[in-house]
Amino acid sequence: MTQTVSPPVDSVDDLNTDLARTYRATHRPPAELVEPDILQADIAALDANGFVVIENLITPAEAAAAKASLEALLGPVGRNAFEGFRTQRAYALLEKTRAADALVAHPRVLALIEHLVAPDPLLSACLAIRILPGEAEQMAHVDDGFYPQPRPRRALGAAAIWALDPFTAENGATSIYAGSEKWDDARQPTPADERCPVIMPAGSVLVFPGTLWHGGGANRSDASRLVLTPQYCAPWLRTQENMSLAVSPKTVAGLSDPLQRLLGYNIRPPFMGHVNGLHPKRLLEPYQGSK
Ligand SMILES: O=C(O)CCC(=O)C(=O)O
Repeated sequence: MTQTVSPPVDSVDDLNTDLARTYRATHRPPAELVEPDILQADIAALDANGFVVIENLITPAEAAAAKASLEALLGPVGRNAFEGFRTQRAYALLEKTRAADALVAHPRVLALIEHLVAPDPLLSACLAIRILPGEAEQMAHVDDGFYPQPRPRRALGAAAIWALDPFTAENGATSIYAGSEKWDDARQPTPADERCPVIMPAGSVLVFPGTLWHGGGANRSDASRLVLTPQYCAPWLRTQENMSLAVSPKTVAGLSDPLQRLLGYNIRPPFMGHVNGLHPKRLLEPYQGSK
């Protein structure tokens, strides 16, 4: 693990290399972990449609187990129309449960996030959302709109929405405006635009760029609808939830390497993300052995 000699820095080009001595870069592109035909088909669908649904990526039993764990963490209903007055949320999930880990770092999803955003993204948000019966349609929005950069443009973030209940047209399925990822700043959804619910079985995942207009659906059924939704951003942006404060170093020390990197325990060359001039993984050393 320990490299004692610093790489030379003779020009600014050398600043794009891994200068760490103790904790060398560990990024392994998640695309390498996905069967090439499957990856190609996912990317083709994403590029053609502006979003992709991967049905049954986890089993019904896995979805049910995640659902049981996440439901136990849900807070009260929302504080405003955006959060939803008949919608419950749970934030800071990686501090509270291990039930989200495998989904947040799922290689097939991360490969698409890297395709949409950038290699080695950060986890920007990670929450469970339960839409209760009687909830109204959420206002349409884009997830990376708080980065004040003109559109149309490449996405600065991207989201996965894991259905832990089946998504139907009645129960609050996330709905999207197909093609809206290409819209410019002047264009917002109007009643003339079609807002399409994404129908999918429990255990499926919807992946889309932060530029796509979407929102939670109205729940006209008599059952609630639960999702886990990790959102990711480019590694040089501020995250929505302050993950460095939301997830303690003690907890991070027990997480997998991909999750640690998603939480910022990683250096973007040459030294973005350092702590006191050193690799952030040094902060985990007191807890090593807790894995
Ligand atoms: O719950 C959903 O289906 C989507 C929610 C959403 O997009 C959000 O709150 O940002």
